[in-house]
Amino acid sequence: MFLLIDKQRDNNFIYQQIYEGIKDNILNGKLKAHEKLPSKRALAEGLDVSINSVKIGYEQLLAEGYIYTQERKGYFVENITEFVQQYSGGTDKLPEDLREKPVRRDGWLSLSHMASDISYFPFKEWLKCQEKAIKSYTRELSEMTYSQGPYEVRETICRMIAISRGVNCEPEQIVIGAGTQLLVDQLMECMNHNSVIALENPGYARFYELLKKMNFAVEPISLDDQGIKLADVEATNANIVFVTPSHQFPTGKIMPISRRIELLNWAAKGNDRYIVEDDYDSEFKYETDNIPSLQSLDRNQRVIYMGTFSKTVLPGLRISYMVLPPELLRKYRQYYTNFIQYSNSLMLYTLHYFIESGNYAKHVKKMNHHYETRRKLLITELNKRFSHKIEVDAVPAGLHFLAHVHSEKSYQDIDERAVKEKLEIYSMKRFLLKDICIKEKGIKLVLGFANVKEDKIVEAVERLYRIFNN
Ligand code: 76U
Repeated sequence: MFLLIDKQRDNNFIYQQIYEGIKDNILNGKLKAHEKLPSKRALAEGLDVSINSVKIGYEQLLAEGYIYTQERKGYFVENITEFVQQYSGGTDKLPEDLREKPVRRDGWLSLSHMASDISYFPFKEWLKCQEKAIKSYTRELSEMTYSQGPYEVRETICRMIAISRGVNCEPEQIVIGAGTQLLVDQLMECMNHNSVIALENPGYARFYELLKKMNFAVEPISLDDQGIKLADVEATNANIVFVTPSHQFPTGKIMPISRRIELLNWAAKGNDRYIVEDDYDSEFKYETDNIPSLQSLDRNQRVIYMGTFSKTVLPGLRISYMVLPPELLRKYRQYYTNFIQYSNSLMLYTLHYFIESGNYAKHVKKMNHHYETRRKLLITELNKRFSHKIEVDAVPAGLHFLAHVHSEKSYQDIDERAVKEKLEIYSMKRFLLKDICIKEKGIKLVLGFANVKEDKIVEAVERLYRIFNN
């Protein structure tokens, strides 16, 4: 008998042992192609098991193509193609360089611009909204949603950005997506692939990488104190410009109205010209009211507005959106007819109720207050500790600011020392789109204050001071 059955083995059913045993024998060549297998009854008697166990085992082998039947003749071994084995590394070993090492950040403090504080997030209210979403949208949750995201959710976002950002649009124009990068990817697929794209430099490196990978001609454009330099944009022949007018990323500058109008006028001069307004953190504005979006000033349907819930709700939520001018919307619909929305519709309906119930506005208001306190405290402490050796660009907006530290140390030096001091910080290096060396003396840091608790600010500044002075 070519099979051994262990009836005491309780983690494997008898039929599984029969299936595994025969399969192994076929694969290692002990059972040859077209060899006849014992009848179900004969095998059951030989192994002293039930005919049913053999039957189920044979059926599984049959379903997977290891054996075949011939009417009234019985079961035979299939002629199976041999495996080719070229890779010598084995099948279960992941090469060491691909292994992920858990990042341990015990005892670290963070002045990262990417962090946000979720300790004040009203999870209870969020869960209530989720429950309501499950009850009210049961049918919708069991179906595929519209490719642009559920209509009701887009209506809610539409109403919200009309009030808070002055955005002019209809729910039809909104495309929801699981992250801004994904939306940029979709948007750019709809654009002419010969487009030349101008990006703010310093700016958002992830967009730069993405657009280059999509094979677009990308031109990093330097900034003056009003924002992106229009003369330089003209000189590159760019037809699409990405900007962060509410709070330049990462320098923090707010684009004044004159530059906004110049930019819009530039776009109005060509049918293929567009401005992508990345409005990533405009919900946080201190001392004065929010600044209306660039899109709200556009009279020629040239602006694509992009917003995100990463900073205001939860970074891990992955809900962002863009507002397309009608002409681009038409292209989007043609291009993405068969597209299935990536975002989790339960989270989208939950967000819908979270906004509608007023919880969203309440949370943003509360966080504005907390972040403003932290921002002020961090600036005060930096000036106190570094004295004349630091200049802070104290723009009262967003979740980070720029600081210029007078120092002879190199950027690499600062990065290494930051690890030793257990302080998460990012320097200007991260945001320079071209490998241009920084000519100015000193170190520019982009300091975030969203995820450092008030009582830790003095300690964080002390660590920063040690990075520069030890
Ligand atoms: C987002 C800019 C400039 C958009 C941002 C962010 O996908 O909606 C920053 C870094 O969460 P999403 O992206 C929003 N535009 O800075 C938010 N920050 C980035 C994502 F965390 C990271 O890599 O320096």
